[in-house]
Formats: sequence, structure tokens, C-alpha cells
Amino acid sequence: MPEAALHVASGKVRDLFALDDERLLLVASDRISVFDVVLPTEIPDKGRVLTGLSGFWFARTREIVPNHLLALRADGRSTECRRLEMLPLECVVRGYLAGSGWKDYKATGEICGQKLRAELKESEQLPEPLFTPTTKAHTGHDEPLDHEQAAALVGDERFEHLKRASIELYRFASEYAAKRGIILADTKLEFGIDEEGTIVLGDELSTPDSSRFWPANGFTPGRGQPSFDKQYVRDYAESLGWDKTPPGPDLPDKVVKGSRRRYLEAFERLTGVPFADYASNPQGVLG
Ligand code: Q0Z
Repeated sequence: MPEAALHVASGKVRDLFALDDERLLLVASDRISVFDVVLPTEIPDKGRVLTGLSGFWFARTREIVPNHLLALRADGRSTECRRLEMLPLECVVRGYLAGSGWKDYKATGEICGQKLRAELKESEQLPEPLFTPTTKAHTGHDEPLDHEQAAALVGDERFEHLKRASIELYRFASEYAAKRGIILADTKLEFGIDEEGTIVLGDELSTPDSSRFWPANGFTPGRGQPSFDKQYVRDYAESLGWDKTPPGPDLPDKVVKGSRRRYLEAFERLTGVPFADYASNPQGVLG
């Protein structure tokens, strides 16, 4: 960090610092978590890939919703952003039936109180993107909310705004990605309120850490899909018979390289920018 910055918070793979009263610095590390455990081995360039991708989407969606991005730093992994009052809702949009959405559908025929037709298959595309907000758990797992519960947390008017904005952002990013051979199965968004009371998109946008990225090539409903980026790492960790409790396993070089290559491939396919160009000029190449 070039200037004094106060540590505000740390997530599993990112750290947040205060630059001043109005600005935060969001720093994406090269750490990777699988099955919710941070591994001892890093994936070189993962932080820059995720920061660059978020910056890319933020630049292209500001007409849909204003966002917190002020600037990317020259290190490529740090985002200067506006400090917001974050809302207590994880805004999830699902275009495909995966993860907890699939689990809930199998058990109840619904997701977040929304009835779906019978006999949908795992990983199948939904007739239209569904807004499936959850609580923001500080410890443990986020809990699904029906729309009434979610509206009670943020107010009816804000709820409707968040729902519309979330679905529009998902539609934009998923249509963009589909043209480049990547299925954006779902995405998680976090919003806050600025000093004028405007709803502003914060955090990150449509990265492999906040969304499910599936290669369109080989997409087969009726089973779980391999994730674009982490599958190497998950498959390796499972092949060891690891019980998914900390500490996680060290990764061999081959797995690190395979994972890194997939992150870079996702970045390059989506942005159209060679990663080396971004790495040498993070502030100049993403538009
Ligand atoms: C984001 C998080 C962490 C990374 C707070 N623009 C903003 N204004 C106010 N607060 C936030 C943001 Cl992005 C904010 N988080 C989540 C925590 C590392 C992201 F430790 N928490």
C-alpha cells in the first residue's frame, strides 16, 4: 500500500482497507478457497484476474446501475471504491438450476418461495432468471429468504429496485458471456446506499468467486457441471480423500498451473484482452 490505510475487514480471499472517510481499498489476493476452506497454496494472478473482470463489468454496466468503482490501482489487484452503507441482503440471481437452488427445488419444488414447473433437471436453464436473495451471515451459511422476508429487511421500494437491478445485471453479463462460450449460471451481488440515498452496486461483479462459470462446451443438463476455474482444484482435493475440514491440502504445481490457466482463459475470453496486456497496464486496457 503506498499510503497509510487502515485495515477494515478480511474475507477468505480479499482484504478491505479504509483510504479516508469516503473511500475504501478492496484488495484481491491470490488465495483460493474450495469447499469453503482457504488452501495453503496460492494461484498466481488470481487476484488480478478477479479485479480486472470486476472492473470490466463495472465499466460496462454503469448505465444499468451506478457502482462503487473509482479506480483500479497499478498493481491490478486493488480497487479504490466509494464507501457505501451496505444493505443486509445478498442479491442472488439464478439462470440455471445449481447448488442450493437445485437442492431446494428437489426438496420443495420451489426456490425462495417461487414455484417452478415439475421435472426440471439439475443444471437446466430456468425459463427466466430468478431473484433468490439470502441473508448475509457473518458466520455460517447464508439463509434463503422469500420475497416478503427480503422486502422486510430493506423496505418494499428498495427491494423492488434491487430485484430489477440484479436481474438486469445478470441478463447483461450472462448474454455477454454466452456469446464467448461461458455460461454464467448464477451471480451474487451486494448493494449499498451512497450519501445521497442512491442504491449503488458494491463488492465485485460476475467473477468466478461470486458466480458459477461453466464452459458452454460440454454443457449437459442432468448432472452437476464442472466449474470453469476451480474444478481442477476441487477434483484434486477430493482425489486425496480430504474431508473438507481445515487445513486444506497443498496443491502440486500441475494443479496450480491448470487452475491458473483456466482463470486466465476466462478473463481473456470475456474481456477480449490478453492477460499480459492487463498485467502491464491495468488502468488502460479494459475501457
Ligand atoms: C464490502 C468484503 C472483506 C472484501 C464491506 N463499497 C463498500 N462500502 C462499504 N462496505 C463495503 C464496500 Cl465494498 C464492504 N464488504 C465485503 C469484506 C473483503 C469484501 F473483508 N464489506
